[in-house]
Amino acid sequence: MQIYIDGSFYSESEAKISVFDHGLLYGDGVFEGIRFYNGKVFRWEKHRERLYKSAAAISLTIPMDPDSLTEALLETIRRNGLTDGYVRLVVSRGKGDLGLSPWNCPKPTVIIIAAKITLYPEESYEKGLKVVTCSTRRIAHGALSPMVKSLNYLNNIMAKIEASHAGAGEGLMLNEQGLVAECTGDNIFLVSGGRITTPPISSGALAGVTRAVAIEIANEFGIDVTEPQITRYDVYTADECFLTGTAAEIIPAVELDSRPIGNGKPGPVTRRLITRFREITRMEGTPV
Ligand code: PXG
Repeated sequence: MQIYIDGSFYSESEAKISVFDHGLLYGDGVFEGIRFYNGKVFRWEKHRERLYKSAAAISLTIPMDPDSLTEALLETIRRNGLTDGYVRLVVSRGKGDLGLSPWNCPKPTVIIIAAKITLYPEESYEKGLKVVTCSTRRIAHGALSPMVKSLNYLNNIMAKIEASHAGAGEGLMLNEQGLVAECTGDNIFLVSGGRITTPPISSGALAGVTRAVAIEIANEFGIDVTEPQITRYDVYTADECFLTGTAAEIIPAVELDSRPIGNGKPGPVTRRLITRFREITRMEGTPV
């Protein structure tokens, strides 16, 4: 494996960053998880745009222009000889001292790892995931914007631990008002009476790249997607539910808090969306 760090490539055992990097000391940095399929990077421009916005929001200047970053990303994939896989792109505040101040970190660290991805088993797509509501609430806008894809994932990790303890495949996260925001690493959608809804970004959801693709596909099918505030009641009583994320793609959720959603099986709308999503990922993207 060849890993990109600040303009050079290293083997996995040689790929090292400073223990004084504020990404490690404070979770001070941003990242993206990106997929490439069939030799093409899926929705790279959208991931790149979100990365630069996340960085801007935390006052972090990415030390590369967008074109150079694209070239670094593609070169990392090429060097690893992969046609299908996952990329983790991290920009941390960089090496500083033990103090909080980012001003003592002169240069952000850019890391790009391209790897094979361990997917959810196909069974999860055929049978659907069980989901439980986590007691850990989604981080509040007033603390740190949940739109920032930052290296501070403790909030989601706490929720993920709860979901795992409950034997669930994903955990549902509510915002401070108790409204549905998203899952620990996926956005959530409902299908009810032929209509599709998903919580608004303002509820505390990440503006997921896959979320946007799911909305596009639904529109292509002539199904309107609206973004009302969503409660757990809406999930319990929906006909279908599915989750979207770079790792999970589009995956059915068939149970919330031990209540079956719809008939407790992946529904027809979800299945159609999954099929179309798989077609699109094979076809489009930035060539490696
Ligand atoms: N919400 C959150 C909180 C996320 O972290 C999504 C939604 C989906 O966004 P995209 O753009 O990927 O459609 C994410 C995705 C994982 C994993 O292993 C997922 C994410 C980050 C790190 C790991 O499932 N983010």
